[in-house]
Amino acid sequence: MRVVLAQPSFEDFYATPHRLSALGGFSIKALLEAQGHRVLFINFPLTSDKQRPGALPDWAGHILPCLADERGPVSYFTRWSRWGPEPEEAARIILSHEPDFILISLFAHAYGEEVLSLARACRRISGKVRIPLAVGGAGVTVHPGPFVDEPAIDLVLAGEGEVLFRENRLEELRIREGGDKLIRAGRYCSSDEMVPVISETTGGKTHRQAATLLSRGCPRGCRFCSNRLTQGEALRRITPDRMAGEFASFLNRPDPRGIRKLTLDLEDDNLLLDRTYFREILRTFRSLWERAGRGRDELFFTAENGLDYELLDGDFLDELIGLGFRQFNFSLAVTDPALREREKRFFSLDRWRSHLSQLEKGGIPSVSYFICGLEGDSRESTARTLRLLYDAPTQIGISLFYPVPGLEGFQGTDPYGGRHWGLSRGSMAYPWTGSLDTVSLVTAFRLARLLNLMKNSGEASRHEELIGTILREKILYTYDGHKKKIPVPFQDGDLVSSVLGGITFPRTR
Ligand code: B12
Ligand code: SF4
Repeated sequence: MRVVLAQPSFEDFYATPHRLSALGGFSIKALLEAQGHRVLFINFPLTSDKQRPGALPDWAGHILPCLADERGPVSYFTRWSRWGPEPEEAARIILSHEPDFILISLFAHAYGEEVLSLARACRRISGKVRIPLAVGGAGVTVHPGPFVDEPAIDLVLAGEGEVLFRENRLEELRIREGGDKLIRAGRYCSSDEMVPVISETTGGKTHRQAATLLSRGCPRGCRFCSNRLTQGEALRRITPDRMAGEFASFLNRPDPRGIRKLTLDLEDDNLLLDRTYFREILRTFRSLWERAGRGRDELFFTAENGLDYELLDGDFLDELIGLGFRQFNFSLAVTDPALREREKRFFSLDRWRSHLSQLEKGGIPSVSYFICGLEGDSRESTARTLRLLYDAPTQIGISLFYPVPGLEGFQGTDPYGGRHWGLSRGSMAYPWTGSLDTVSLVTAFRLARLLNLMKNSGEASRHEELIGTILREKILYTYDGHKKKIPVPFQDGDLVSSVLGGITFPRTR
């Protein structure tokens, strides 16, 4: 069969194109090709390097007061944009390839609306010819309801492709009318079944940029984390020999621009759960790289999805640096004692600090991420966390809490309690738990940016006046469209005061 598989466009305030690896889509392509189908995979968000500015949707009115025509180091997001073509245009592209089957891969439920629009556009344009159309992916698996209810969609496939397409051959999947559109995978796939994929995204000027995922599932059970909903609690790892095969075949794909350096981002949720395996894979990649005649200093690794610092120790950190890690993203999630218990996530200050000082000595940068807006969070806990991170030798990464259907408090047929599913984007700063309102969440985000600026003395010196005014008045300022300094229109003054109280600039540590 001729299959067109698509990762749809999406709309948001920002995107990270070098991470739009669509590993799920590429896994499905490899699986179906192995069954003899011809598959064209279109990763729509990457089909144009330009984002298209668009109108903020009506359901996002809550954030309007916090948006401004602003620029500079303390800004929030300013421009709602689209990555990839409009549904109508995308549908025309899909149909121009005359598919026998259309598959759509959705990685996050928050972007589900686009899937419905794309499916409807495919139907409208194809008219009387009804080409079977199925949807799947992590965004579908957690809450298939809206896709089942959409008449333009024939089949809703929940679970991992490795199992779904083993249990249901594509040729046998028929258009189903009514309620039995939903097919759920009966189990999780085994390590042997997991498809190894290395996907190249948009590279930097000096490096090729690729991503992969070695493992799935995590037994740690953090309350806020949706990993278990799609990948289960048992850790599975792609067998090293198959991963090595994929890396070897990647090495045979030369870069048309002649770039030699490669940064490989490991997107796993918790790589450090099996350190022996992780070490073996990194060593294998490195040895294949060097055997292919590539320079030792031309292969780098990142783990942008975050490393659990608790599972690291000093020796292993050194080993990772030796193997090619040049930056560390640590996921702290929660640092505040009151929240740790509730979120079933522990924080060991000493261990984290010891990693940071080791990295600082070696001149290796790090970013430490925390989640803001969890249930039970408060101005005080947010201020404490921001100060803790400010005082440590690391950049601050702030993730505004977003719910995923199936998490505690967001379950059932109406997981978002009547609110629009698009609000579950982190960038929407929606007050899902009620612990902090949108203004406080956005203020926390701006404060994190300000503190990072103040840590970076080179950049800070260019904004000395801005920083000076903010610290003096304990009011956040930003630059307007004409680079004029203006107070941020809506801000949480109490949060600003408690974070900035007692801070001096330039920093003394
Ligand atoms: C890389 C990544 C991204 C990339 C994009 C990846 C892409 N698709 O191009 C980037 C960084 C852009 C991204 C962004 C976001 N992400 Co993200 N991301 C991931 C991450 C770390 C890895 C995804 C991956 O490649 N997995 C490996 C592949 C093999 O798994 P898979 O995609 O699930 O595919 C399997 C199945 O789902 C299925 N399948 C997939 N497609 C299809 C299609 C069909 C037809 C069928 C039958 C089956 C099928 O088969 C595949 C093989 O088993 C996951 C966490 C994780 N470990 O999976 C989060 C994750 C997907 N992201 C998530 C979210 C919510 C986001 C955000 C929307 C969050 C936010 N801040 O608002 C942001 C958007 C921000 C922005 N504006 O950029 C959630 C989604 C939750 C959900 N189930 O709805 C996840 C699960 C993280 C989490 N635990 O919360 N993300
Ligand atoms: S946050 Fe990380 S450690 Fe916690 S359950 Fe999710 S993947 Fe596991």
